[in-house]
Amino acid sequence: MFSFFKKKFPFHSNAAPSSPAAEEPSGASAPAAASISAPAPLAEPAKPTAAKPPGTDPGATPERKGWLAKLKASLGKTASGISSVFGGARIDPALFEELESALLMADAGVAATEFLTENLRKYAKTQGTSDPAALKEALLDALTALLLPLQKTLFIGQHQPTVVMVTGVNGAGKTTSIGKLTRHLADSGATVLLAAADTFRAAAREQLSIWADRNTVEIISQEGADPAAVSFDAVSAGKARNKDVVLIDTAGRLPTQLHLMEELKKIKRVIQKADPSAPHEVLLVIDGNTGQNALAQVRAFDDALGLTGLIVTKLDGTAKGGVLAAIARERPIPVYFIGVGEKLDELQTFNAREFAQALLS
Ligand SMILES: Nc1nc2c(ncn2[C@@H]2O[C@H](COP(=O)(O)OP(=O)(O)O)[C@@H](O)[C@H]2O)c(=O)[nH]1
Ligand SMILES: [Mg+2]
Repeated sequence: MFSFFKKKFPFHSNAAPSSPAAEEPSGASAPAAASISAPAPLAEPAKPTAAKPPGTDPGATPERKGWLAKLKASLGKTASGISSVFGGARIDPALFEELESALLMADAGVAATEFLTENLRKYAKTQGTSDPAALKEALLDALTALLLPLQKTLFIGQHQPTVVMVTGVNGAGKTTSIGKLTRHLADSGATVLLAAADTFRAAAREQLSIWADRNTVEIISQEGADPAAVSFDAVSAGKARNKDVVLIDTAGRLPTQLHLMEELKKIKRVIQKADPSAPHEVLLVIDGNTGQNALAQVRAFDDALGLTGLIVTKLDGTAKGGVLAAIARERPIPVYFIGVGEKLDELQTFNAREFAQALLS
């Protein structure tokens, strides 16, 4: 079993106790997540000839395996585009040019594309290899190493409550992802308070409560109210009611809508008034189909708010997936979760090596 969240100490609620393996020794600093199905990836792109861990962990849950299969199928087109570059008999300058084009077409962006191709050129030179298949293996390692800083587990339980602010453009998947996270949190025994700070949409509350177990989850919402006021009330109520987690769903906005970005900063400031240590996480939800625009969103929201994590949704659509390499190279903010569909199981934790494999095979 992999765990969705790392807990600093067991939740106080009366739900089923979590397995000891899921607990983090108190005082430990947040390590890169190693709790999910794939074995630890190789850290060094410079040693691509080292033994390769197998693909899917045989101990992975059926949900994880199904999710991974869906991710691989979705990114299959990107994978065959990149793989075809290595189909020839030898390594020549044309191969590197084709690789550059394939990576750019996969949304990896200029910086990550140059980084990866340079890495491979050096590898080919120092190893004196002429085998394209070996070069493809080296790419898998280099890509895994590039993505590794994004692999991190969301910590819950260090603060009471852990306040999580969720942001993103309209339709990115904020409310859906919050719903899924709420269910996962409630299932693992955490008490959750939701703040419907998307006060413009009457449907927001219903949309949230579809996911929520009404016995363990409460929602603070006030239609038409100031989103910052709703957030303040939610954090105050979360403290008073001793909740484990407060999830704040905000209204969608474009980074170019400056007044709305100011409103988001105000929400953050007001949350701090209710709890000076909060928000403990500021998440940006990005639609995987938006390609390089996703990187622009990451930059803008990070500049405005100081992001602590990302959720990348809709990697089941036409998404090419390479944007994670671009993010890793230019704004390495942890990717806590990846969504490949609308169902509960279709939001899973991010693993660098698994993702690199899905992009390449
Ligand atoms: N295919 C797919 N659809 C998703 C995913 N996540 C969210 N959606 C859908 O995207 C639409 C917008 O989601 P919503 O959560 O309302 O976005 P919000 O405006 O950011 O709150 C809804 O129809 C969701 O069901 C995903 O991972 N895959
Ligand atoms: Mg919403």
